[in-house]
Amino acid sequence: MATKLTYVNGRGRGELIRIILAGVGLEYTEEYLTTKEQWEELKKSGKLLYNQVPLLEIDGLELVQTGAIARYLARKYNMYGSNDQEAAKVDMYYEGSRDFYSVFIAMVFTDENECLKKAKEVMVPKYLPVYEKILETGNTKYLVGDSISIADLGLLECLLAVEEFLGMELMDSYPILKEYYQKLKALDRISTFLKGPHRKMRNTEEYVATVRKVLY
Ligand SMILES: N[C@@H](CCC(=O)N[C@@H](CS)C(=O)NCC(=O)O)C(=O)O
Repeated sequence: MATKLTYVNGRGRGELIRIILAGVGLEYTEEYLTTKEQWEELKKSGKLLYNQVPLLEIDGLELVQTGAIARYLARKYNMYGSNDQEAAKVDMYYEGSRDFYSVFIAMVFTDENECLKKAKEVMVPKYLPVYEKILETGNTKYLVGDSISIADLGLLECLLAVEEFLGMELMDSYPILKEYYQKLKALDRISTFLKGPHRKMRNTEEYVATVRKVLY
């Protein structure tokens, strides 16, 4: 059965799912919500447990909640560590990345400059040293062991935003993290994704207007 992601045509909460789908190498189609009528129809279909997107239709399931979707893919495609202890670490590092990324998610609905200020002055100094230390003390290829996990992909989303919105030089004080980031971006599946149609552009006024018109 074909895998399908339903979300708006922008990053938001859908982008991490796209990054993970790229990381596991799964082909999928996307349906973009563009009209209020389409959104109302989707809600009526009963596919959305909480009347929220992203929705991932996969293996006969209608999955919502980004964390649930990420973990389903992680379990199925071996991106969740190799035992319970490693899975717990994956969870901690993954959840940390979600807290870190929350400032970039907020940029759609709040003042972009305020968010970028907070990202630079509060979030970067809070999170980058933590991930630098994990990589340094673990001395592993990825955050948890030598296999990529959803923790790496969650962090990748944050680092892509740091580079794009704040500049690579913010990573200069974290050399291990910076090298790890370059390696992640250079992975075949990731570099193909970053150049391809599933990777969404930064928010435009049109995107923000669509989100407001369709979802709210
Ligand atoms: N915790 C949920 C939040 C999902 C969410 O808030 N989605 C927004 C779009 S980004 C939505 O569907 N909003 C419509 C609504 O809540 O009525 C997740 O992570 O998937």
